[in-house]
Amino acid sequence: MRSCLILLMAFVPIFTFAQDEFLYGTFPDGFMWGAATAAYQVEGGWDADGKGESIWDRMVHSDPGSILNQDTGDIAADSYHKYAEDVAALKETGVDFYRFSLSWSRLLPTGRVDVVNEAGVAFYNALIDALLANGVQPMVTLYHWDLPQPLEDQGGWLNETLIVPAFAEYAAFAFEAFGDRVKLWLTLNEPWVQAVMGYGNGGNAPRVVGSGITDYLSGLNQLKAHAEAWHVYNEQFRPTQAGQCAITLDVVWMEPKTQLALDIEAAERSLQFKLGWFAHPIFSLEGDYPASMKEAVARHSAEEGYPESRLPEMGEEWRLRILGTSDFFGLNHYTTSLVEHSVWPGTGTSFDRDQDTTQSADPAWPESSLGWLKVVPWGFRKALNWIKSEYGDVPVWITENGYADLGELQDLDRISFYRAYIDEVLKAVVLDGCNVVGYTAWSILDNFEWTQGYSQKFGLYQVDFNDPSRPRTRKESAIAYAQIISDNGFPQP
Ligand code: GBH
Repeated sequence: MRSCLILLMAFVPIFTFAQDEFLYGTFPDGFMWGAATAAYQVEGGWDADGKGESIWDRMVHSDPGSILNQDTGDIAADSYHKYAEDVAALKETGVDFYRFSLSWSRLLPTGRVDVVNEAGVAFYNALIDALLANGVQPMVTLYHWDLPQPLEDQGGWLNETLIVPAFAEYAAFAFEAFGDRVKLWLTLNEPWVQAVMGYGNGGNAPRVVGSGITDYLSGLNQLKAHAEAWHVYNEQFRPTQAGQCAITLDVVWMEPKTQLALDIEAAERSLQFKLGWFAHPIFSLEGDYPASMKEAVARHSAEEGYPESRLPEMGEEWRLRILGTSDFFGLNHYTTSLVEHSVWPGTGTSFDRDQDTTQSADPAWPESSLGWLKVVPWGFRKALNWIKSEYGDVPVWITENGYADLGELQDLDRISFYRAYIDEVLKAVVLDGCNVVGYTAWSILDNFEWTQGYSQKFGLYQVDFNDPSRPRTRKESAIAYAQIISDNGFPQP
């Protein structure tokens, strides 16, 4: 009886622990704790000291109505001038590392390496040196959605012959300038969002609309650019710098709405369209897009009268060139959706129609201040298990996870969110054997939440955006997160 139970636990670990039961325990020694930001969301100094214009600068200035309250990132949290206070907050929280991104146009105003803005180089040198002096390791994202506008003027992520070499050169420039001290590199943040919102539905900069066509094209160019940057690191910098280079992908856990086979299949297909689109080419054994995604887009394309699939073929050379180009799996995770099979009515080409699914939320799930961000901690554990079953034991760094509210200092809901979500990571590690090696809170401080402007707050530290000096104030959640870090989890009380 007893050995049967143990056997059962080995095979179906996910069921051995009640879904909402709290697991006490600590993470393995050496587990890495961090907090994150992105350049456009915190830096400000949008045209300071020779910085060039990015696609977000262009969008907020040319179409102010596209951002809630006509907010802009012109000043943001003013981290360009106040980075030392950010470092102090990180140190106070006790993080092992800080994930931030480089503003490509602050370093290279035209996007190309022939014009270097030395003030930009000096800024990141100062930030990196301050972090290291305070015992915080830098984890640097090369690209968090802020393309230099001059590159967009030439087609941006839709222009393969421009963007692939331009990104690889920029990556080489950054590795050369900072790689003596930066050992953790991320190429792209969430290529799915950039593809679907930047070059598909027009929600984000550069607001290209072409759902079902340009999203897929920009996606392939992002995969190629990422792969080239990784090869540059692998061949030219790894031998002397000995760091790691990876990509960061976002996953919404897709839970079947019913146990009908069609809905289970639909949820699986949604995961492939969400995560597999970018993960399968890099992390699977054979590479290329997921089979179910290729099949679905090809079928819809044919039905719509296209001569070939709108999902551009990778080709044999690129399949091999992209395969295996990530030293770890960077994962951003916030929420879960319920998925059911559904054939969309009407006609027309779109990324959503290609999937034959409808997504919804369980009304019982607690909400945040952002409509899309429902609090569903158990989805995190399922997502980590899915990654393990799809891609094996690649080390996973959670590079973002966090909760939105309206900014109060007594942010008890944020504390509950972090405890519950981090506990699901603990279950994935301790009970399921998932190879998660690090966790990153989004965000160390309140910042510019893209088209939601400053209305939505994700910070562990509050920033007063009405005060020109942008003072930072520690929230309750920062104290709670510091405790989790110093305990390395949740030891038995
Ligand atoms: C992350 O994306 C980003 O990397 C980070 O910069 C951002 O601040 C953080 O999330 C919090 O939002 O408005 O209904 O169309 C997370 C993935 C993709 C989630 C876009 C929200 C928009 C939903 N995000 N999605 S909607």
